[in-house]
Amino acid sequence: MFNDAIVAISTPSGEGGIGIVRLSGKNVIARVEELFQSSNKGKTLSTVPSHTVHYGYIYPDQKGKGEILDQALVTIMRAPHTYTGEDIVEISCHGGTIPVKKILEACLKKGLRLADPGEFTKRAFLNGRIDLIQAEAVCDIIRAKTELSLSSATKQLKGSLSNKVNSIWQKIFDLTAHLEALLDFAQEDIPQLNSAEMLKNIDLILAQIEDLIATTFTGKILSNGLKTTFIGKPNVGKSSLLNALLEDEQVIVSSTPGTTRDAIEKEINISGLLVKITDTAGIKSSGQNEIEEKSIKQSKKSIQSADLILLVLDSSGNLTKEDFSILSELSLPSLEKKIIVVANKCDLKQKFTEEKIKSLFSFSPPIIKTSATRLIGINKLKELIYSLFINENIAVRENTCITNIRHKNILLQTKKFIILARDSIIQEQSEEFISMDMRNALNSLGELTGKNVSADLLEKIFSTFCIGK
Ligand SMILES: Nc1nc2c(ncn2[C@@H]2O[C@H](COP(=O)(O)OP(=O)(O)OP(=O)(O)O)[C@@H](O)[C@H]2O)c(=O)[nH]1
Ligand SMILES: [Mg+2]
Repeated sequence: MFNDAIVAISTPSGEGGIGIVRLSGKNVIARVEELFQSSNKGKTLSTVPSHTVHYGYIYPDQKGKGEILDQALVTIMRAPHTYTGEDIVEISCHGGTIPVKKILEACLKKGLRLADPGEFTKRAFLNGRIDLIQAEAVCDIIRAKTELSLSSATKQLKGSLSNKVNSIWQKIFDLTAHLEALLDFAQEDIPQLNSAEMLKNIDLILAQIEDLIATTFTGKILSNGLKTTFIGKPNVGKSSLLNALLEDEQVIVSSTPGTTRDAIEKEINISGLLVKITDTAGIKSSGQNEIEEKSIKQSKKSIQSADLILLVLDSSGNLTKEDFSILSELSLPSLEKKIIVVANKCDLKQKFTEEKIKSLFSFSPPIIKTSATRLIGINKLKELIYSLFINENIAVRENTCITNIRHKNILLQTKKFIILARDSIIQEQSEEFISMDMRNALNSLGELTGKNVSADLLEKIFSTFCIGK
């Protein structure tokens, strides 16, 4: 049922330069032919070469009859070298709500069905034009918020992640096939697999799966942005630093401690990396009233959900018990966070040195001197954030980050089966057991690229797409 003719408006609603109505499936060229009058009267769409564009008029029901709906450029693309792998026609008309709507209606009257969300891409997948990872990348491209998330998604569309996954799949497949051949053709002369050799192969597969899983954190940052929070005692200049990063006075700053009450989230873009920064209320040992208590609680909570903590110290004042209490909050072993220490107010006379700060930590977080008011060290801070998360990251360079929770879960499931197979080998279980675990791993991984995938799952994945894609 998946090559019936479908149609949808592929451009966003509202006014624009052009609007596109897209058709795919059986007989779409003939259907449009009925509505389209070429400016070159002798021309018929059914005979024009593939991947050509034609100028003319669209009629509501039959070409030449009634009032013209709009002028249009009609692009003809014949199967199989098209986005969906089927015949595609794209009608580019004037971009307004009414022309595209009227043309859509005319197509529907010709018996076409309104496409489901993501149905064009789903067909591309079902017709083998792209795999499931690539189909999902199409959605990520449309939703990309920064250059980095776009770059990651386009690389995935080109197949960077698919290639990695396919190579792991192939290794599991080869091993499974060998094991099953040993079982099925026990009489024949198939070379035995010794345990050491099998373990070596399994460990290699496991390492590759774990490498991919390890990129999930970076992947999350690429697609959702880096969650960053300013933490510090009152009046150290957290809000001023946020304004300096934003290059705008967006947050209230004052010399009265306790200015910021509610946590405020703002976004900045550092060379394509989306950084979501929360400015919090200054933390002190205890609040004077209920509101202060609540603000302090909120600030402490934001430590838990942040990927990066910017700990702000006022280097023009002495370190106080409030600083130390925040430091103890941050040195919890459960807090595997990245921390940057920002020694602010470097324009004033300094009360402590970098060495002093270093001595406060059991690890060595990067330390940066800034002046939020004189804009000193602000670009350095940006560069540091970028380099901590992006520059030193091989996964970003290779563009094979796991950005999708579905992918991560499948990899975790596959890993489980591989570990079971590994245990079976170590316990010298029969090949039957090992092969069963390997086959499960193979099926699980197959869901990633869509080698084996249920209709329900496809429905779920593509329903998150927009109509017309
Ligand atoms: N000289 C100097 N003053 C600064 C600097 N950064 C901030 N200040 C001043 O310090 C005061 C407090 O700044 P805020 O940005 O409101 O401090 P905060 O940490 O957000 O304070 P709370 O919201 O109360 O926790 C203001 O008077 C700022 O102008 C700096 O780098 N140098
Ligand atoms: Mg503040």
